[in-house]
Amino acid sequence: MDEAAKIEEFENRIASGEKIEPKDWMPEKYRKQLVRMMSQHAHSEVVGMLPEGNWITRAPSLRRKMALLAKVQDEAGHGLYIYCGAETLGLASRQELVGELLAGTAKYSNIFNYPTLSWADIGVIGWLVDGAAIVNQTALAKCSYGPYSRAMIRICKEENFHKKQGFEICVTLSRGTEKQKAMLQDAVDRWWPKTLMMFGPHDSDSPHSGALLKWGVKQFSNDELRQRWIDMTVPQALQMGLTLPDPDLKYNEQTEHWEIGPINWEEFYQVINGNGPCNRERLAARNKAFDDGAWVREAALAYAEKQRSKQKEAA
Ligand code: BYC
Repeated sequence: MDEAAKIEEFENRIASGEKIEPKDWMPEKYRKQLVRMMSQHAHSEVVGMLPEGNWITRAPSLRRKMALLAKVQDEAGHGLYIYCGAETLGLASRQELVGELLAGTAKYSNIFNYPTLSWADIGVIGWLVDGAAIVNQTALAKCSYGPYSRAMIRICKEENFHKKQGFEICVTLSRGTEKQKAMLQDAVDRWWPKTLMMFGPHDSDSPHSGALLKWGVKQFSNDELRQRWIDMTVPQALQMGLTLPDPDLKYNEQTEHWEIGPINWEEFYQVINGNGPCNRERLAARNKAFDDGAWVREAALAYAEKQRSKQKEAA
């Protein structure tokens, strides 16, 4: 079959809802887009452990500490599933991808380049950031690449727990003292505008959306998912007695959607290109973890080698 016929067959499979599996033929552009997106996603999960990990030792009760610890551990697991998924796309090893993260040449979510200043940030990250992740990832669970879609199904189940732990913290603070309410409002004021950016640039400025939508990797555009999340989240904020930091926010009775004011895209591009408030700190932490873990990797390799020799001897 020539290339054009292969592409036609590939696109027909996607159109009929079939999953593309690692050994199936796929256009090189599809493979590259998936490696780009899945590696950025895996890096985001791993870097995403850092802002929350900052509060594990300062959680206000044992129950809160256990829930936060479990959430942060889940995120390490999500990173692993997605790196494994990316490895099915013909990479020599995930080390290729991790190397790019450590060198500072890979992207990861804008949202993790901001500091977590108070305990309320942990609640708000769970509610807003994990809430946004669920909207995005529920759509990705239906994506055309089998290993990515299957990883997303499991990840979404865990993300639901993450969102609930955050939402519960927010509800508790919203019913607390004046000081607790103010702490929650301050966290919402800081995280709301950054969470809006997580969905990526507007569709008109999104260079990858065309190919990703055509090939069923994305099921919905950046703006569609952002709107879905806004419509879901604004009523929750109002119910908690919070205000959202957007003077233009209003409900449009005709479209039945909440409308927002402009997003600060200049800040977004600064942050995703390495110049956010915590980018350097995050990369330094990942590099330190990688260096500190060298002995563990060496020990695991030595153990695996020993097991192999034993099995050979026994055979
Ligand atoms: N942050 O053409 P576009 C989580 C980049 S984990 C940074 O629209 P695309 C969680 C984009 O990469 C959250 N960069 O891209 C974890 C591209 O740059 P390059 C992570 C962004 O791929 C732990 C350029 O802008 N989730 O929630 O069509 C604890 C143009 O954009 C961002 C995922 O990764 C951003 N927000 O759409 C708690 C989900 N947005 O590559 C929570 C999987 C855009 O040309 N990824 N860029 O240099 C996706 O769904 C899509 O990749 C995106 C972007 C919607 C993010």
